[in-house]
Amino acid sequence: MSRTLILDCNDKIGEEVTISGWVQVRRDHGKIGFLDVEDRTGIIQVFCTADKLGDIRVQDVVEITGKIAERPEKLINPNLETGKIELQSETVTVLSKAAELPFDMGMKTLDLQLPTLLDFRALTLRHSEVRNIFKIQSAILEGFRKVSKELDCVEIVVPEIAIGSTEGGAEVFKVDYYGHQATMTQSPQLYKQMLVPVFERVFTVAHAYRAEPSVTTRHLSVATQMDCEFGFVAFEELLDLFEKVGTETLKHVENECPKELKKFGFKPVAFGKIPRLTLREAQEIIFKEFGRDNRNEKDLNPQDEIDICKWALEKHGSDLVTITHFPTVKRAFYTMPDPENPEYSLSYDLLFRGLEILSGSQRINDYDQLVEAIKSRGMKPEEFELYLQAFKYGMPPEGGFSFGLERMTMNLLQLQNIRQASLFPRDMERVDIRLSTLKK
Ligand code: AMO
Repeated sequence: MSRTLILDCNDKIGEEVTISGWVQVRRDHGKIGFLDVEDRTGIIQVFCTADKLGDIRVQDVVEITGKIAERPEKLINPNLETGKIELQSETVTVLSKAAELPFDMGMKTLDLQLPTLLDFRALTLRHSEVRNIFKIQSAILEGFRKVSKELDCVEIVVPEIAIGSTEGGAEVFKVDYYGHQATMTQSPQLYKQMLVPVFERVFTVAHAYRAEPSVTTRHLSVATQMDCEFGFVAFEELLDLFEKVGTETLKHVENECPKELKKFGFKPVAFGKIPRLTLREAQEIIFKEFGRDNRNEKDLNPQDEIDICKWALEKHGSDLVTITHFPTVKRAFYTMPDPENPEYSLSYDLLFRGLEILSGSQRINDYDQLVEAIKSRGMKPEEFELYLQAFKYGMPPEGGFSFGLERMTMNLLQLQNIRQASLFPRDMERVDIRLSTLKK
């Protein structure tokens, strides 16, 4: 008999069906018992006699044939999509036996410490509470791709091994490339820029490899970036563009995942008009409203980000706030200094619910100015030969931005740690397994 998906059983009352999936819960009541079985569409309660239950345990993969029956009124479960029915089992076949579990997977909330959650990642990802994070993340990706395509961007796939560093700084992973030293790309930056004279507008989803020297709740050693790059744009237009992409992406998730979001006690995103502040204006507000004087700092610190978002929500009804004009020395070499005051740059960050989720800038598009900028940072133009070709042979005014996928997921769901928003997080201490357990 062919497989019926669990959610479709709602339309099969009185009919015989075969379902397959994973046992989530087993409840024994003497001579009878129940299994909750889950597939990709939902969960169903299965009634079994004790002989059919045998030694079935949670996470066993089963195939069950039986009749779909309506539940008596008082046994209806309004919290379950199949709560009005149950499957009365006739045959139960175990397709794959699960080993004894290291912890209880049958609870609604998986109450585990982060290290355990990650040590058993292949297992914990199966729990609906964890899985939902990544269903929502998938909707973020879908929303980003949708709005980027609507903006006429072409999707590109870029290399992840390069010769120099793409963002500057020492946070690069080095790789031995046929006896030569190469690096893992810190971002898709240089490639997306090179493709502006090819397509004018591009977008990509790419890994950013960052040899982060510390362990924080908001940094990964491999992050996922959702990037756009546009030719023939000016600064103000870029602000409109990333605010649009961010807003539309978040709205897409709210439309696509109401069920999953509800399980996180999700508060709808406040989409008031996004305030735009220069870094110095933001620091002035933090000084006046929160009493912390960081007016000479070159960037916002984590508490500043939290405070300025609080302010934006209170005064503008917006969970998003745009910060512009960071000091030129603080930004990557390709960032355009503000022609009116080159100490500051035509750069921006987007903050969401207390955390930077995006950064970007208008770029230097003049070849000579770019070569100078590379040299002024102590880097060698020879290492950027291919990149520089794109500028040597005609580059329009251009700019772009990059959203951090895991950060967006983390703050949308108010997760405590960015590792919860990465399927297989990498950090100083872990590459799938704890590095401390490896022999040197
Ligand atoms: P930046 O380095 O600011 O800019 O990165 C852009 C966005 O990516 C996310 N992000 C990270 N998330 C988790 N862990 C990390 N270690 C990490 N590093 C970055 C953040 C950040 O806002 N090429 C430029 C972007 C551009 O100018 O277009 C860049 O990489 O959400």
